[in-house]
Amino acid sequence: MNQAIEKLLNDQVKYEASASMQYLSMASWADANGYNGIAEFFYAQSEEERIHMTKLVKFINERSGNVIVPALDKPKGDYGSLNELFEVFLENEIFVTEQINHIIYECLQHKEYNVHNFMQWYVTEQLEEEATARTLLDKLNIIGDDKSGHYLFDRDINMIAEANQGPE
Ligand code: OFO
Repeated sequence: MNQAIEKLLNDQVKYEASASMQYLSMASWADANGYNGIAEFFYAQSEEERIHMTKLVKFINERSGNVIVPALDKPKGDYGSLNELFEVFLENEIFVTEQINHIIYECLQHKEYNVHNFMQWYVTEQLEEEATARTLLDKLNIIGDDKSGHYLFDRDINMIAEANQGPE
């Protein structure tokens, strides 16, 4: 595999791992603050990101590349509000999408069509995750400071997120 592409895929391993730890931290914050539904949502997101990371690790190995398991920065652990929590979620997903788009672009430059093909799965995944993060943040902006609204949001978060995905 082209060295530049291998480096980009290893960078992506780190971004997926960081997202997994970031969402674990967000789940734990929500858990500690009584938002059980939001906690479950982020525990599940954290697992998903770990799967995305492992999928990349396996792919690099399949292509006889060299996997570098990265050290990670400490994730943000404290949030002033639910809005802030979901702003961080959306920002992180936008960042990951940008990195994936960059890999796609570089794959075409280096004629790495297999990697390009493999990365399409991530393109689709990011589309869905960004849309979910935007929808949830939109709902929170409508709710504002209303505590009973937050209660209902916490209760219904999985329903809102699933409705956003549409039929499989
Ligand atoms: Fe890995 O799916 Fe979003 O970040």
